[in-house]
Amino acid sequence: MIWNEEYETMPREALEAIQLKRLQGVVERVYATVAPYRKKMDDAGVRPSDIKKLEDLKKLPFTTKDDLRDNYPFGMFAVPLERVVRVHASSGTTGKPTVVGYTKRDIDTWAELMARTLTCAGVHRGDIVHNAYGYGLFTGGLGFHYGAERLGATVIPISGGNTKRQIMIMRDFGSTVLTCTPSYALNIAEVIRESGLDPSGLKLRVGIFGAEPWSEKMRAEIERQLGIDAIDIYGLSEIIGPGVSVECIEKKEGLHIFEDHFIPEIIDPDTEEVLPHGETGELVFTTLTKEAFPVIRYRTRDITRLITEPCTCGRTLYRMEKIMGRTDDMLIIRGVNVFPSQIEHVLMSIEGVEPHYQIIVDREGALDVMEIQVEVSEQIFSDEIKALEGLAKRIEQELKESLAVSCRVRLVEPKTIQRSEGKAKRVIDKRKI
Ligand code: DLL
Repeated sequence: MIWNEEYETMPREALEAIQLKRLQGVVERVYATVAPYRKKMDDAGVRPSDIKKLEDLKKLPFTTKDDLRDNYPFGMFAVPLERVVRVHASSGTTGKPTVVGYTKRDIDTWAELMARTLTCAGVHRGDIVHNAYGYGLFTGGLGFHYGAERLGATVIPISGGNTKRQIMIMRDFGSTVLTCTPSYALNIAEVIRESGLDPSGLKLRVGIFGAEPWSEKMRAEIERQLGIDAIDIYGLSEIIGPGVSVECIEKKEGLHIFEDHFIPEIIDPDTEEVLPHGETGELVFTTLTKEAFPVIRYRTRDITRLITEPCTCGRTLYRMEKIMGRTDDMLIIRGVNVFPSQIEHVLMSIEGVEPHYQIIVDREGALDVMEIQVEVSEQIFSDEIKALEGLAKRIEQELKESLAVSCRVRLVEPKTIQRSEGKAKRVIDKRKI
């Protein structure tokens, strides 16, 4: 099923014509109404009238998180505050949050995009959507909420936390769709198992998981433990929240980007050159329809590539590959670049290793040291010390082969790594403290 046939299956030529018209409109608007955009464009010597074709997008300066921080809280809004009916914010790792705003029409656009997203993931009227994304300043909860209502499904606005109660409600209300972060889905699955419940006693059919990186192995694990289809959804507050891109249930291979609202580009994060389709680099987005908080060439820091081949689901929208990681997540260990996703990939391919881990980086003298704490199953944990040591050595070996840098592996007792109710914290980098 497709929510908006017209836009989601539009021939590329027609789509690009719409994109150009909308791009010209948004560039004119930000130039006229948002001082920081006007200044950047003036400094770069670009005028709104220079945007004559889609490729001219690359003449425009990038926008970064620093720009938003410098204009905290409302300095990048393109409409007077009287027209802003909602704000959200994402908690930065340091200091002030990033604040974003929505007009009435923006909320309407977002609901439409989330209705498309849910439909793309196989959700329909009659479904009971158990929405365990956090409600509040985070965009996950309310984003899904409005989309599910627009679709005509039944929403349970449960938010995150109190997992036992979540499971009771899921069972009693007959929830068919679970929406939360992938790490919270695993946490829920674990609590179901512990309470002796058979997941087949639940009516869950599909889960829509995002807001943090997760590997294919983690998908397989969630699907197996909950007996559902697990779909990846991507988005970020600065662009709109969830509703930027999503996998289709038909293929589960790459996330369709709603390109009539957002133009994606992939750049080399160091040279800032735009890369040809298919190459891996940093994802950059320009919003085409947002009123309160339009963004031009926003550097997401997320790493992926674009897939332009047509999809069997019938959508003509380009896809982006599952996010590999973030440029600022990348750890540099003794000069070697390491992504947490590579570590997860190795860990999850080893039997007896649970999908709960944490990466601790520290400095001993002048040397970076990385320790991976990973839970093992009850059964393995009760083995002899020697067997445990052997397993730890094996994981260290496999990690070394894959990462090209050595690390220490510490096997920990089941349940010692903190469980997540939202975005999981995988890395503790003590070097920065
Ligand atoms: O996480 C919006 C969202 C809510 C997306 C619910 C999906 C579901 P922020 O809090 O601003 O917004 O965080 C955005 O999270 O730049 C990525 O680094 C990461 N992220 C989001 N979705 C995915 C995903 C929401 N599917 C930041 N895979 C983004 C990997 C993701 N990383």
